[in-house]
Amino acid sequence: MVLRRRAGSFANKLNLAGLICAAGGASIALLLGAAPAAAQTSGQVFTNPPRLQERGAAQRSFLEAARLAPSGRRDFDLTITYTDNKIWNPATQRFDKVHLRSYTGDGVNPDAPFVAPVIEVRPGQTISVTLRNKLPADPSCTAHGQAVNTPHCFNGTNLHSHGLWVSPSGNSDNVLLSINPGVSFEYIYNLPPDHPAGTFWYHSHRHGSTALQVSSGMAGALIVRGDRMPTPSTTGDIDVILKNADLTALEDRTLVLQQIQYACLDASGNVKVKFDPPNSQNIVAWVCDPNDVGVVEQYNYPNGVGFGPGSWEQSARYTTINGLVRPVFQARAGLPERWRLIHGGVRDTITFGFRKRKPNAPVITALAASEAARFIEENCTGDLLPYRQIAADGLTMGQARAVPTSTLQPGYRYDALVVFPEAGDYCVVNESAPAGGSVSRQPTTRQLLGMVEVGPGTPVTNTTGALQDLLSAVALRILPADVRDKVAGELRDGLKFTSFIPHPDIAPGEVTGKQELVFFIKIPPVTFGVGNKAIDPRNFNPNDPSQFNPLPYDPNRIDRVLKLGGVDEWTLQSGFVSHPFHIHVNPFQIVSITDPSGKDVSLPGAVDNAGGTVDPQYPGLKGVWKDTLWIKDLIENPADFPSKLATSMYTIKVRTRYQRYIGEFVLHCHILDHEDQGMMQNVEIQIPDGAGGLAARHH
Ligand SMILES: [Cu+2]
Repeated sequence: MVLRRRAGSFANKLNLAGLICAAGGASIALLLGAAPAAAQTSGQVFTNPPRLQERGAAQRSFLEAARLAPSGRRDFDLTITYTDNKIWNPATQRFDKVHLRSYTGDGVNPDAPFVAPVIEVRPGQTISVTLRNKLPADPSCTAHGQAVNTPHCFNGTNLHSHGLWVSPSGNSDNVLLSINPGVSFEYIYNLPPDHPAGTFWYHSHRHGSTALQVSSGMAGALIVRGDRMPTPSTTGDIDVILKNADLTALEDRTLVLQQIQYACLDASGNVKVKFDPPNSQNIVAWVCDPNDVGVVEQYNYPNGVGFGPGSWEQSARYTTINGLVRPVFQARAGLPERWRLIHGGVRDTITFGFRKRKPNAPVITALAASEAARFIEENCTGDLLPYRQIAADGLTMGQARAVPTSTLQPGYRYDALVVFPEAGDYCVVNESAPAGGSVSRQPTTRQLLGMVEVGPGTPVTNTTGALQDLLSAVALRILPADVRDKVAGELRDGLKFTSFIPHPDIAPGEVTGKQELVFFIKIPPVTFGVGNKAIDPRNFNPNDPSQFNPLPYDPNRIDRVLKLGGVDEWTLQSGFVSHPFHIHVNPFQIVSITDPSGKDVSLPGAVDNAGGTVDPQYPGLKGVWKDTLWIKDLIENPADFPSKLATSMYTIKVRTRYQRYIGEFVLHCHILDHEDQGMMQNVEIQIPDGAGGLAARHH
């Protein structure tokens, strides 16, 4: 069992596999216990993404570094270049060469560069990120008169700090800038001292190239760490109680999940594909020959494939975790871990869970995406392992939510507490999602995301009880006397975190106004738009512009003017297929999610099955704060609009406060190729004038 130690276990297994071949081996196979996980995975061991090193960090003395924490200025450099490297392909059991735009910076792993480095900061810090665009020249960035909602300027970029509560203006989180090739720009984020600690992320957000760049892997974690203790009148950071019994920090894993949708091109610039049956037009995979180099260079290639719905499944590529395909995680039985799940991809819905792998499962050398569902059926036979979500989109929830899976739509984050109850291998699975719950608009097949090797530890049968005991004991030992009993009691009572939530509930009486939003795709021609008037599906005239007028993005139009200090209730809908809504700057609290029959499926224990298949993503979200949320509509066929609206459309209510920050920013669909093609609006928060109006237009 020495062979199952954490470090180097893979190398040992691979060596043993060689021995088994040489010796023909039954007796040696017994040494392994279970069959090795390596064969179904890349064999690459999971590590957290590298931490972006500060400029001059190597030269800085310990005393200087200490002086900078916890507040102070942090200087980072991020450079964007083309990077030549490789991505593991489980179907062919070889690495595909790729040539992709990527973030580089001090600390990036040269063997796994297709995840951006983690930026780790603390509340109250001033964060300077100098973005250096070293991509080749791109005349489409400066051409005038072209259609703004046609993808363009693929080498132009900018930087978005997704979820951070900072100014959207000037050189802060301003996504209305274009940092063109050859240009450097210094972003400065003044993270306020009262900013929540949590899991955020960053990515490029230049309208016209956002999907292409994010699909190349240009995304990274942005983690705000905090050590504020709760007091009787203020809430603290959940980080302070996430500790082991010896008060060391829990294992803290950061997973940036991405869909890097590279294509290998033939001499005509067409994506190389595999047809099944061979003489059909049914594409079942994008393929690469051994000397090919995969690229992400077009939204639509000449042979008609590109970023459209279902394209991720068609490509048969693999979700990467920190740039690795099917990595292996190493854990210990009974030891709680914090998993920060970040959906940094574009074209897939991830239903993230764990299933115990049956012992002595056969070794399978190549496992294509199309074979993963059968592999899971036959080998990952355990029930879904319950685990607990503790934060949504970086914001600590009022109570941990026990879930069998977490549905991650593009842009989502969930922080989870995971306890593997016993030793053995656990499959990390992406369970199937129903058509209406999935970016692909079709039921997805199960995929294998990785494998967890759980070594011997202290087995637990009641993981809820173990977590309640641990965290309440930690609270009693470390928290101030005036809050510790209350906090410990709430932790013992179902892991309630009321002393750690960053935002108080928004009561109905606090609401001062309303906003309405409808996403829509008009066909033909395909036109992406957003409307400002909610639909009553039972009394609806699509030809009446006072009822329905979705407009494509116009950079010169402010679609909504919002009042600083105001509190709006938003009604969110989609008229055709589902879209993840994301708004910058201020998060929102979910009030209700009603299905077409009027049932509120955000309630804990609700069953969302309006599409005929149970969709686990909404139940339990009532009251949760987020910055990105799936807006569901079951219409998949354009001919069904508007006749089937009444049986297809969900209506979602959320509330939000416009606090502290003014200026112009955006809301948009986080299927980023929809955003690039016009599913976005400009919104502006202005200062009240003291007389019921807004002061920003004064002269
Ligand atoms: Cu969309």
